[in-house]
Amino acid sequence: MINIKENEELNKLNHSCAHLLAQAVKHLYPDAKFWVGPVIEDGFYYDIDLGDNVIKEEDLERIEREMKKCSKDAKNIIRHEISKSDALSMFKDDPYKIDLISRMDENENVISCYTQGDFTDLCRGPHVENTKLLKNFKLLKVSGAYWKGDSKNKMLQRIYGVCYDNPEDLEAHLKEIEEAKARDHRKIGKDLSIFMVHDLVGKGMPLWLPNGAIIRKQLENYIYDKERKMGYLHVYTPCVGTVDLYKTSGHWDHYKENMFPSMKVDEEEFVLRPMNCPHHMLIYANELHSYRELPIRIGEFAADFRYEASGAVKGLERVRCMCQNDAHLFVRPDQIGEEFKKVVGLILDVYKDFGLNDYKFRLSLRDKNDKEKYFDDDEMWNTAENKLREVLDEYGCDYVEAEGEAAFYGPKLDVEVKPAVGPEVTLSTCQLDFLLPRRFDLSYIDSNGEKQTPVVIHRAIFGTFDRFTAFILEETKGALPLWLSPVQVNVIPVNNEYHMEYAKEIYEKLLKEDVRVKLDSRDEKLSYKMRESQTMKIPYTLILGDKEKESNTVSFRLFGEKETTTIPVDEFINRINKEIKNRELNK
Ligand code: TSB
Ligand code: ZN
Repeated sequence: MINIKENEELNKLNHSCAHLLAQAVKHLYPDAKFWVGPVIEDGFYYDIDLGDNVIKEEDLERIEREMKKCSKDAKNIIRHEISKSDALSMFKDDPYKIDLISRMDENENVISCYTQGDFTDLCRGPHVENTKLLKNFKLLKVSGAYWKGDSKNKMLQRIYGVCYDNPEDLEAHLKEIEEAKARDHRKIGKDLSIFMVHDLVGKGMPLWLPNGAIIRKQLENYIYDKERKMGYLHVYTPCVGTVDLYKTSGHWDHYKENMFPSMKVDEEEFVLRPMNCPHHMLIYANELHSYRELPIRIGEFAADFRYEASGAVKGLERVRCMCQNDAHLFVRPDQIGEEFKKVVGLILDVYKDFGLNDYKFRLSLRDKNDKEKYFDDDEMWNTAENKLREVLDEYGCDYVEAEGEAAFYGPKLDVEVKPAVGPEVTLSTCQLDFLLPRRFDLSYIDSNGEKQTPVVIHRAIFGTFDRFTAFILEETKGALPLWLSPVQVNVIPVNNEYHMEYAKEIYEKLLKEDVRVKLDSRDEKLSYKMRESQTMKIPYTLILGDKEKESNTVSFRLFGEKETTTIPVDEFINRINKEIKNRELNK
């Protein structure tokens, strides 16, 4: 999709269209007051205070009709410049404009306004010359938005739209939106019964349904095996810790706004943990370590709780209760490069296994001049940052460097992906940490018998199971590879009366093979059952009738395909067992 904000002409057009929207809203709701109406990557929006009126999706059509009328009026869009004091008196009844004008730069004494017919708005511009140029637009949605993004302020209504200079581009844009909506994991998650949310449990706290639980378990098994083979040791630790634990780690001072409030139990004050690092530091510190034992890799599939703004939570992608595929690697300084290389190798390996190609590496480095945020040890930072670069270059990975974006405790590498709807998110992360080991007074004994401090590498390959599942559902549009599919084989007798016995026999055989199989014994038409099998995106649908029964074969149809293949039962079992074992991707 073209970035409208960065395209000069489209930016101007969309900005003008935001004014057209405001003009139409003013006609229909004369008391409406306007906050800001910026251009964004995929169109524009306007934040509006409508008093007690609430605009719903179905009202957008009416507003669009009014916009068309204003457009047909073909009014010139005229710029005026006025003094700050004139502007203040002109908009004296509008607290939003007064707020904007008063916050304008001291030097900015001339303020520009744009007028089209009966409507004037405060604006820097530029705009198109005439409203008749605003023809190919569409209002897309309406949502609530706190004034200035602060939840303590009034909730305004935000109307989104988009405008092009020709109908074809608008059409293509709308089609892309439709496709993205169909790919949105929240829709797929609902259609395929993967997860649900409920107000009684709370925002950002999804419940994984049986189908989702199977996917998650498969992901756990997959990554657990990989990590075991790389020498990781897995642990279980509680999802709470005392406030003192998080004071020791520094989270209480630096991460508090992302944490749930604490709770008192007897004499102890607990907090739901936002991260697992402190628990793993204590596990490391539980024993003495020699330089020979390092690296020690402590892994956990660990539940964490974070306060995410209610407007930001999104399906499984951004939750308040998540499960990280976490590990903390305790390494000697001379092992940083080698260990980091293994983590990047694992990330590449996993993405290949899932057939993921569309992702970006982002290397976050310190801002060398910011001695306040970043602890002052240039040699340590330089060596670490260079090691990370070297590894990425060795693998031939493309990456962007983001100076000043490192955490205060060390540089990091993130993998970013673009969801169907909304801005980019981070999946995998790998972060070097020079500080936490010091805060927990961690040590190992070096070859001279002296105490040294290890370095910690925080890493999460999937990120969280939640976010990774969201992403995989969108990438595959819900048609998961066989090994991940909640139901792998759907057995349908052609006729319940004559073929149920054979269908049951096949079903039992597959069950014994540990295949996730379903027998559709409902009293429904064959065509209906087959259609549903497609809707549920089941990889293999078996259709069993006389021919199959007599020849001890099965006829199967692959998801998304029209033709049916008939093969002996044993051959079918071998085929799917191999496909599952090799975790084959869909062709
Ligand atoms: C890797 N302490 C480290 C850990 O050892 C840590 O917590 N890093 S993190 O803050 O970056 O989180 C790890 C991963 O969790 C992120 O890369 C991201 O993929 C995922 N994640 C973060 N916040 C959320 C959220 N609200 N919902 C779902 N997944 C999230
Ligand atoms: Zn960590």
